Amino acid sequence: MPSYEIAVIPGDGIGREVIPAAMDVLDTAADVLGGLSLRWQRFDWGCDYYLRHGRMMPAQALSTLAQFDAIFLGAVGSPGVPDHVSLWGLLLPIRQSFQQYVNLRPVRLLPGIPGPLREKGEGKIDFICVRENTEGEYAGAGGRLHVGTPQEVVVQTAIFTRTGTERVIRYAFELARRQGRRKVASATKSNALNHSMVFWDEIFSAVAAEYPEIQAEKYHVDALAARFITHPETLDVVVASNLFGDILTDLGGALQGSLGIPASANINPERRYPSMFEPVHGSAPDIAGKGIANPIAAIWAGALMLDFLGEAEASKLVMRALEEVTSRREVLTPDLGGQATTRQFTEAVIGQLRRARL
Ligand code: GGG
Repeated sequence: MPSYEIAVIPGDGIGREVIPAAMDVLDTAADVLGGLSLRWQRFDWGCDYYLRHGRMMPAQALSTLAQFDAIFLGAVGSPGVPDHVSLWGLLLPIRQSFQQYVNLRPVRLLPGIPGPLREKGEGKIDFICVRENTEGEYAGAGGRLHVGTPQEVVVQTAIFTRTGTERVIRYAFELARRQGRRKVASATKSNALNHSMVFWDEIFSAVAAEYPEIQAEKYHVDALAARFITHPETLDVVVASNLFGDILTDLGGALQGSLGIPASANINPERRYPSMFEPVHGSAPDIAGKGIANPIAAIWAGALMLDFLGEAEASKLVMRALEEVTSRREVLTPDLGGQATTRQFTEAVIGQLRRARL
């Protein structure tokens, strides 16, 4: 029986509510299918840990995580800890150290979910964002000089390497080829960013030339953001730098009806290190503890994890159950205009999975 060791970091805020919900759904899918075992090990790292120990995770955390088949992450961030401390103390070191250089974020309208672009028609909006995940604007390079004085100087440098840029763009084209998608759109801003994005464009064109069957398109990121709203049905695969990809995919979440919906897979394609799966959303301190967080993004992230682990059937089972529940529109959380709690939505998906066995 295939058995997977999964490190679970619920993290902060609603991460602690949506991750247990998603684990229950994944365990049910494994049970329904039979012959599949998910062995979870929970790590209570995050902002509470920081307040007790002065760091977001222990010194040996990365070597501990390296032993697992995958990492399932909730959210990081709490009002008591500056956001750059929490992000750089946990999420970004994991992505960088484990060479999770592809951040996959599907943008697809789920059936029944109200959203600003619903009238485009179900099935019309279905594209995948491939975000560079280890360098670029999030390289962390820079510093501050003469802090707090009138002479203060701040430098934050984006770093684009040939290896890092080429591998993520190539991944986008390979993904398009594998999934039979016809277009790859690149987010650029080479009119203003005359070094980094001109370099990005050159590499995009060179890689695109190796995939003549796939239409390659370049858009300035501002125009692409507008296209997300006006013509999302024309998008197939989008490849973007770290910051551009982050901003565009939050917009993608809004298109899907709520930031409680989009999921994210931080992939190390070579599988030398564990990949990490998480909802796109953060810890949402305003609703944390109320039991009303939308678990869809976490459940969807779990389905991405199953797929990456080679359990495509289990992954499809989870997504089918999720979509069956959303299509009925009877049990939706408040961010989607419903009144259901996290638990009620989760139970509805679990019930749907159990019925799938009959
Ligand atoms: N789901 C993890 C989380 O808390 N994400 C919020 C966030 O700020 N993410 C930044 C990023 O994805 O780069």
